[in-house]
Amino acid sequence: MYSATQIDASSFVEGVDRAFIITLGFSFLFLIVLTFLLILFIVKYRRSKHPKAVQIKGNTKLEIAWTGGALLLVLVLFYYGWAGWKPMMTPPDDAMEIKAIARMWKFQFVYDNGKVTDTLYVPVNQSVVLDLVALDVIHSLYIPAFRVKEDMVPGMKKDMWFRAQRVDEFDLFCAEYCGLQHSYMYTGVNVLSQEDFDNWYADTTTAAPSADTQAWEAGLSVLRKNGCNVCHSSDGSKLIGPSYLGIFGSTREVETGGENRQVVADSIYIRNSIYNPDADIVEGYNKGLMLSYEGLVTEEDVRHIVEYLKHLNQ
Ligand code: HEC
Ligand SMILES: [Cu+2]
Repeated sequence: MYSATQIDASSFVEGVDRAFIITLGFSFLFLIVLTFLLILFIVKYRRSKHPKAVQIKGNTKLEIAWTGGALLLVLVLFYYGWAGWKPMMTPPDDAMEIKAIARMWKFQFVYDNGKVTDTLYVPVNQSVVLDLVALDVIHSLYIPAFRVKEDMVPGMKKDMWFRAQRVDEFDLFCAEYCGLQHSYMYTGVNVLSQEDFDNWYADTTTAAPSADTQAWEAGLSVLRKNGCNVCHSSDGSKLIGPSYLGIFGSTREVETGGENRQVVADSIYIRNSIYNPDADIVEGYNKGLMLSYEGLVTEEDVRHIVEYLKHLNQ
């Protein structure tokens, strides 16, 4: 997918890479000069050649030279860093807005017309602002090819913008360790021509289950779409949360408001587990990890999930 040579991927690449190369260049220059001097002095002032140490008094010219020289050097580094960073801070007025939502452990992108995707789609040569929303812990949205990275902090209003300059696919991932399945927060940016993007954008038919799709299959796709499977398995193995296998109809040991009780997992219990996960905490699992999916998972979706859970029991 992504290679570091994609110099034209976004409008920021040039400025960021220039600052990086200059900083790296100076570092190498100093490495070489200092190593050379080190070796030179070892040879020149070794004991056999220079047996008696000599005291040197201050040298004003030298003091001025290295103070001034060092100041100039850091100002040069500052200038290129600043010049590369400044354009990132001010999104242009005509930028298209997309909401980027991060939660453990999935990105979702929400468009103005209601489209929701887990891959970011953007038109080429068009400025895009991402409204960054973190629902649980700190995440960081990183698109290396575009040279953009921004922390996503719960409760803090933040955004980032870029202009993609070539039709291609690029990596997008979370760059802030956010828990066990952090590495699942790996997806992509699909840069499309304006025409392809418009077609994609206009198509708001969200793969509605066709007549012959089984309800349980619709349930499975809801689970996939919402990233539930990062925490729940279908084969009985324990992940962050309990496996779906055998839940439906079984007796659950839960903690409700500090008291242990037993409940039968019927469709009401399942619905409540999705909309209000911290109400009943399943024994052996932690509260606060699963967030409410109210507003994201519809009542119909819940019915389909229940069908899927029933299907697993067969
Ligand atoms: C970040 C991890 C995580 C994600 C994502 C997640 N869950 Fe959970 N889930 C948990 C944990 C942990 C529990 C157990 C604690 C509790 O009961 O709240 C749980 C409990 C449940 C239960 C009750 C299970 C039982 O054994 O009684 C159901 C049902 C459930 N989740 C469904 C879902 C669905 C549907 C989604 C997606 C829409 C989802 N979960 C997304 C972590 C997660
Ligand atoms: Cu993350």
